[in-house]
Amino acid sequence: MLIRAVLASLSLAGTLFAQEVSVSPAPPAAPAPALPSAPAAQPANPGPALPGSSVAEPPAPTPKKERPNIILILADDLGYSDLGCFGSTTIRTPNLDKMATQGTKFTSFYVTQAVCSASRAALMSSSYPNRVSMQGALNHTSKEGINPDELLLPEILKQQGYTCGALGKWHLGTTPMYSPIKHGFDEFWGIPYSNDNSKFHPSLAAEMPPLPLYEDEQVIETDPDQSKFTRRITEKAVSFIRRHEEKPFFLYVPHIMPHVPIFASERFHGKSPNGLYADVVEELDWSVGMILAAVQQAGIAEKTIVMFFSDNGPFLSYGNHAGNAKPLREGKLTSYEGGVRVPFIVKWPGKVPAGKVCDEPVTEMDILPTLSAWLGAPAPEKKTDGKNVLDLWFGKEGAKSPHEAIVFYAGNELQAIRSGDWKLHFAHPYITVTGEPGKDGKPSNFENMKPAAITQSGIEGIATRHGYQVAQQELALYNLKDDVAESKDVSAAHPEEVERLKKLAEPFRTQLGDALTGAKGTEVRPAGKDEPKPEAAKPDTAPKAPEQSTPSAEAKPEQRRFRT
Ligand SMILES: [Ca+2]
Repeated sequence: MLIRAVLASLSLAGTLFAQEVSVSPAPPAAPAPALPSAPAAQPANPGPALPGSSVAEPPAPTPKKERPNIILILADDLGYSDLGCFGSTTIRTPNLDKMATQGTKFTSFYVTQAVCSASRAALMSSSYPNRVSMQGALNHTSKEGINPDELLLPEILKQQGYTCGALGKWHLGTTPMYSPIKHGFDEFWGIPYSNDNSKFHPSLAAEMPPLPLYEDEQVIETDPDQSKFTRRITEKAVSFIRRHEEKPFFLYVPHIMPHVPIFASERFHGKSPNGLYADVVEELDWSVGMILAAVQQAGIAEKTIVMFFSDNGPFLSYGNHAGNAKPLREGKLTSYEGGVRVPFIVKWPGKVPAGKVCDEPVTEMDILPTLSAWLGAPAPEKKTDGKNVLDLWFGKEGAKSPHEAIVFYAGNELQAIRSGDWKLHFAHPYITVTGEPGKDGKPSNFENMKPAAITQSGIEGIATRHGYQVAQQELALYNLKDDVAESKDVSAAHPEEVERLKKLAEPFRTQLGDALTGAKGTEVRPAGKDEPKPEAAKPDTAPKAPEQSTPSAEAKPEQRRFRT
């Protein structure tokens, strides 16, 4: 039980999945209709019947909008200021900088929670993670994951005739029922959870099973060479583009880097003037360049949307192995700007203006409804939170963010809300680095970390495992236009804004819950729950299940223990 508690406390998720209800499996996805390859900018009106026709032409089908290819590249724990085009002077990112000149750079783009699984759940479901009960970061013991009843981005695109591939880190569920292949992707190559959930964990390495590498639903390697991840993902991405260039595709590339432990391949290791973290990000930039070159070579650049962002801010406790969000405050696992504001670039030739900067607040949840709006895809039946921001993508004169307010949770705590230039923090605890930051893969305060303390869950547990201290934020109002660093509380001077933001937060609190006030949430939907298999299934006759949670013989005894 002790080991179970230790492992369950690895993530926020362990204590936050309060909802344990049985979940009906999702109905099989409707087969994608056979559609012709994307027409090049069809005219809106096919025109009259040809002169001389003796028979009237049949009515033309409703013209369908062009179905652009969609490439979505994600970095893991990259800081707001880690790219040249977002202010870095120490990391060279010529390909992303060029992409920003060919597309639009969003400087107030938000993820919904500053941690992997929650952030990806919001991207894929267009919902606040709290709406779909996905908080924290799942680990190899997790039985929860994204509910199969949620309609995810790849499922929507598949219905529109897209071929969907995912390459990198999934992190929306660990057991076979949560495989990307069961959630809309036709192809998957990558890992189910974070790369530190492995022999490289700074304090729990002995408890970790070998890291499984999947191809579709099968484990093809364990503990793969992490220095090859970025390179291999890039090769797979280029191959995917070449294989699917004839028809609309969705290529999702959630890179495993630069999440600790960080690795660069031989070609990049030690090659930047600013250390391993810069090497790793420079290799990611190279990867973006290779993907863009493959698109160009395939002759499909004009009909391909390419997006790039980070799933959350930098893991600051890891010092020289973490990114940089300055001048933003704090980083990963916090509701400050450094945790939730990340670089976002979108390139779509002829549609999204080149070289433009948009500072309107938008979120990762908006990607699904924005693409759906363009494609004319039906909206998910279940309530979602993202908005169509096509006007902002297209640089329409005077376009404003459709979000009256955006809320920021840490776990189940509604910690902050932004509306316009204002951001209100409710009183809440947070993690911060005091003293020396970590070095070379070890978190801050590593020497003093006490093994017994790693059994703690919640914010204290996170703080202890990753060398942070817990501090307390009091109610405070910041004007992000003047004070993006959230350093000057102006609540006393603007009580009307405090009240306005408090009122705006109320419906979110009521619907999505709030552990700070005890609100349960009237619209919270359950996470998926992997139920135990019926005892009747004998091992030799049972359907062959992918070995997702039992990647090797070594890991099996541990896994069995967790099932009891
Ligand atoms: Ca992350």
